[in-house]
Amino acid sequence: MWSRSVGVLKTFGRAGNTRAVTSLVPGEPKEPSVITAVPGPKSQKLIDDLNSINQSGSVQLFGNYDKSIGNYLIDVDENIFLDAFTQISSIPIGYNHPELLKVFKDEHKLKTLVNRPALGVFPGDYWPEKLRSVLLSVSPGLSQVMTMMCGSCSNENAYKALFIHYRGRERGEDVDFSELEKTSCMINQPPGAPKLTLLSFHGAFHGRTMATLATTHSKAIHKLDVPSLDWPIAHFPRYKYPLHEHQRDNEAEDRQCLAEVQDLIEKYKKKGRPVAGIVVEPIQSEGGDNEASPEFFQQLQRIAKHNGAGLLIDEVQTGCGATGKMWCHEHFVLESPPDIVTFSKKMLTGGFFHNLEMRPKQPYRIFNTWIGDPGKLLLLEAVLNVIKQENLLHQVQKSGDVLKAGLLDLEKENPSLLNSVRGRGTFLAVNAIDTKLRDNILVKLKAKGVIAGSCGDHSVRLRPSLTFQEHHANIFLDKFRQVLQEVK
Ligand code: PSZ
Repeated sequence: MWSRSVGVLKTFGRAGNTRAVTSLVPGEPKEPSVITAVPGPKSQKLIDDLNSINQSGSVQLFGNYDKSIGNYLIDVDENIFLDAFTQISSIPIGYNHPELLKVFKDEHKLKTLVNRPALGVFPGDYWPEKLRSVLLSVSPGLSQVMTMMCGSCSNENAYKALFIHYRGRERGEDVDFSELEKTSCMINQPPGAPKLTLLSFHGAFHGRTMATLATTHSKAIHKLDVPSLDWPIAHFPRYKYPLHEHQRDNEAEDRQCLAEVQDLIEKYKKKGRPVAGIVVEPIQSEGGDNEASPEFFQQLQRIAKHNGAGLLIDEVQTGCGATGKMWCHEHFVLESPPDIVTFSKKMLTGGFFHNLEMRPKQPYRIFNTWIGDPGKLLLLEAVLNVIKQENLLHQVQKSGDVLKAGLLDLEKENPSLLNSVRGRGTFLAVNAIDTKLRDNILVKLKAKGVIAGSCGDHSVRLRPSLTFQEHHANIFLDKFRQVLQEVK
């Protein structure tokens, strides 16, 4: 285990006292520091340069990834940011964690990284053991696993697994494809290319490839100009907060959304376009951190089963610990595991867990050149070891408690600015009263050295790494309080 950095930091927020804090990643700065406008001059120059090659309108700043450390993102202008967004929720244990830097010092591991195989055809001898000891060690009760490249790619392939399973079941065990299926699929026509559908939810984000985009409904700009599929879309619950004051309304909301799911399944069946699967995020992330109750998910699973549709839970953003459990859907205590669970982001490799039913009978059906990257699995192995050794899921819960209590205080102090604090662990969000205020808050936070994210129309979202501690939470809350004073 690496040595820890211990420093006496001023802790902010509620306590406001001075005490020793121990950083989980050695060498972290004590606090944020912004010395230029953001983006600073060096970032701006690089943005202009990059923009001459591609559309770079989304770039906020250029990072210095040699210097960034732990929860602090350091940019090319030497600004130091407390990072509560972590590259869109994809840095599991902070920047330059010593355990990650160590991985490729091992020659076998370096060669594993350098010699990237086509895993579906020529995997190295380490592969089955690595899948078992790394990925399957955190499987949510599913015996099978496929690796993939990114979140979209994981969902795209998981959708195919759902369709392949559905048609296989219709066709019958051990019945071969008909000649008509083989010829019709080549021209995108049924029966070979069947008229099956996937049900998704308004506000969902599952990716930007063609099929995943058909199930993404968070922002028009993601979808405009791209042909798409007539697949059913149900409403996802939109709760009133605080939850305990609106229990009856929120339960009614669950019932209404579930009834719509059932109606759509029947409607599409009548149209000759049966629903082969349901895809859902445990917390709709891009769409605004919209939560739904455990009961909603339990019932959704029952509806899926009753109608012969597979249930795919997309844990690309919620997975790997940020909600205080490895998988967010574990909070829902489902009767049985979902049929498929997709992952990426903090898991570093994309992929999906699935049950035996979702396993195609023939090879080459869920396949591509690389099917993932063993190098990423080696990094994930180190991440999972750190999560275990440092008990980071407990850390997430502790930091999340401080963050959520602090956000609730800020909401109470500023009812005309903020509302609807919500989330689990450090996977938290709060609504600003409108988009303009939300955007203003994020800009002002950044000017004070704190990076947070946006989601939905008017939400601020937090996606810190699993090494985000109580003292980081207090710095965040202190800066947020200052910003709220300024925008009042
Ligand atoms: O604008 C974008 O493309 C963004 S911003 C955040 C994401 C994408 N998240 C990716 C994501 C996700 O949150 C969920 C729940 N499912 C799938 C994806 C797609 O993952 P990637 O981006 O790796 O393809």
